[in-house]
Amino acid sequence: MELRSYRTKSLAEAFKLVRLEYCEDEPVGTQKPTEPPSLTKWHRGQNGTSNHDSNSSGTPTAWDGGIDLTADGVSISDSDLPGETAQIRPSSTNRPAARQAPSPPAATVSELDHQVLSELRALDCDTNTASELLAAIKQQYSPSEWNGSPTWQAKLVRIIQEHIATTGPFRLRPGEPTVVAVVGATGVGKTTLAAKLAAHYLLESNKTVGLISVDHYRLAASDQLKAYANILGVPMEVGQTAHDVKTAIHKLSDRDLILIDTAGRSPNHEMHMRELQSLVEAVPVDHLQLVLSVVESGTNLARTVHKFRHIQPHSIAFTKLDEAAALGQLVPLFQAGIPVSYVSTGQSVPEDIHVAKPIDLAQAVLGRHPWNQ
Ligand SMILES: Nc1nc2c(ncn2[C@@H]2O[C@H](COP(=O)(O)OP(=O)(O)O)[C@@H](O)[C@H]2O)c(=O)[nH]1
Ligand SMILES: [Mg+2]
Repeated sequence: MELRSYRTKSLAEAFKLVRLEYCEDEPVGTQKPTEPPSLTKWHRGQNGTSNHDSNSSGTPTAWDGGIDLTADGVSISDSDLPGETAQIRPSSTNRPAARQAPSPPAATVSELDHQVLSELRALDCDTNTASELLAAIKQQYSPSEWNGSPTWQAKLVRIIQEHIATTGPFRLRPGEPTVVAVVGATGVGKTTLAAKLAAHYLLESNKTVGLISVDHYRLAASDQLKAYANILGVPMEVGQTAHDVKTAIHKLSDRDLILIDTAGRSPNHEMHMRELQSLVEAVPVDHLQLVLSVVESGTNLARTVHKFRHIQPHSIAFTKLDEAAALGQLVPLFQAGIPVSYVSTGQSVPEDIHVAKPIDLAQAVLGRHPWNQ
């Protein structure tokens, strides 16, 4: 492996050089459509309770105060999967403009229905989801209530928020390493996320971190993580087999956090998925972090979740929120039974990562990106 040194005035500049050198030409994962899964309902109380925030603190901000990895992880439900979304969205490099409906005091309810549905469709909610959200709002508010102040968008943020489960940040096990494996399709941002997490736990939480790369299928894939490891001054091991990875974990057993950056796996490639399944079954992983890029269409995202659910990811990290033109396609995913851990809002390491909060995600769906501020 070729080692490089970077002479810069700051860590941020060094991270930027790594990104420019290793990332700019990388492919973005694409998934071939298969059969779409079915959609669940949005009505409050349908299952007796809302699945709001699996982290009892509700809105975590600290990097070491969230999901308890010492306990058994959250498992995903085999029942309903994210819904069908018909449209394919082009990727955009522009931040989406917030689409706010004018205040509708004079509108009749049916006009408002129409307005809500068309605005939700413009936000990339599929037809079924848009109808279900409209039904949910109408179920919770009488016509006079929901046609008034606060706006229907604000009401909808509240409804969507109640259906988003989050984990909070990884809470590390004291006295022994906590092992997190980052999985997902090629190009979704796994290595970048691993580097951001490593930097945050090291620099903000004063934890010791070790990195393991098993991304040996692509040329220079390990070099990219190695460059981040060198800048951060954290040890990194490279492995190809489950045995290698177990040996690497053993070598890094003095670390608080071990992040395993896995090879990008096509969810449509049976052998890739079997290889990944064998790896995560053989290696003692505390937390399986599925990474999804939100520039994918809702249909592709749903199918990816469907394929990856066999390895039972504990949480989803959404990446490339800065590139998505709209985020309505995420709404059915919130019902997939996998809580959200982090969101990635840009290429910059380490700053463009945030602990996922239901309110932020719900607002982002409605076109208001809280991470801009
Ligand atoms: N715009 C944007 N780009 C990102 C984000 N996360 C990662 N990337 C870029 O996506 C490309 C692929 O990232 P990488 O971490 O190598 O993906 P991997 O193949 O899944 O490991 C790189 O150019 C990254 O800089 C993000 O949140 N926003
Ligand atoms: Mg990678």
